[in-house]
Amino acid sequence: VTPVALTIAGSDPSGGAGIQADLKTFHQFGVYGEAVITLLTVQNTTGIARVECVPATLVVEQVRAAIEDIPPQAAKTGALGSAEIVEALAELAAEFGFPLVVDPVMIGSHGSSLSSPDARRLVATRLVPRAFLVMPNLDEAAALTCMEVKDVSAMREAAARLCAMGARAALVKGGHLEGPATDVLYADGAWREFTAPRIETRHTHGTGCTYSAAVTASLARGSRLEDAVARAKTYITAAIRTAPGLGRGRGPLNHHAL
Ligand code: PXL
Repeated sequence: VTPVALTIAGSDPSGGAGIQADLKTFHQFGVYGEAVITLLTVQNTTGIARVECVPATLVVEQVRAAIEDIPPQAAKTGALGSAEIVEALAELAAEFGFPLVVDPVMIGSHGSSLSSPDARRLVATRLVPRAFLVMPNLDEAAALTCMEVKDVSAMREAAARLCAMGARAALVKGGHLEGPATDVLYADGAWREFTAPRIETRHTHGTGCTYSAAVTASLARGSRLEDAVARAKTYITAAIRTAPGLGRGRGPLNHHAL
């Protein structure tokens, strides 16, 4: 049977991040993609000019329509925008019979806000407890756990805290560390690290979206969590290394990698 994955995220019309990156990644992993849009951005590789959220009821109706007809084997959330959307999705996720990967997007790669302060609080209190896997970067891990996260030992602590907050597993991503890009996974009471050499490039737009979509796609195909993360890490590293160099700003990755 064809594996199916669902993304619930924002739109990036320039195609490098958000729902567009998720669908390309699902496709590259041989997974049929469903996509529910939570917000529209006006952006290209040079920056975000505007963000408009979809009403929460419309987000919920889209998810229901998609999953009642074509049930996914895994889903992910990306940028959610408003507190109302986070709350509504947290409620809906209680009924999900498939794993939910939460990419707790707060700030886009150009520093523009993709979620309100209220929405961020609700991600921590309402959505993290519904997550099969939550995968924050250093700043998002710090915001969610209210601790400083600047090195691998703090990443280990933050990942364990996220599980204490109710997530089944947490992957704290070290793409913004100095030196190698080491990500820390905490699951079932144990830590595991995934490391890749740092690649010097400005073309990293959509890295978080693409990474979480790759994990979700592998879970939809039936991979175990650790295998899904390992495969996604290999993919994201290759995608950054072979970025096509599009756009005048921070360009997209190579979603055709591997
Ligand atoms: O990478 C975070 C992100 C998520 N979703 C949308 C985005 C971005 C970054 O720019 O535009 C829609």
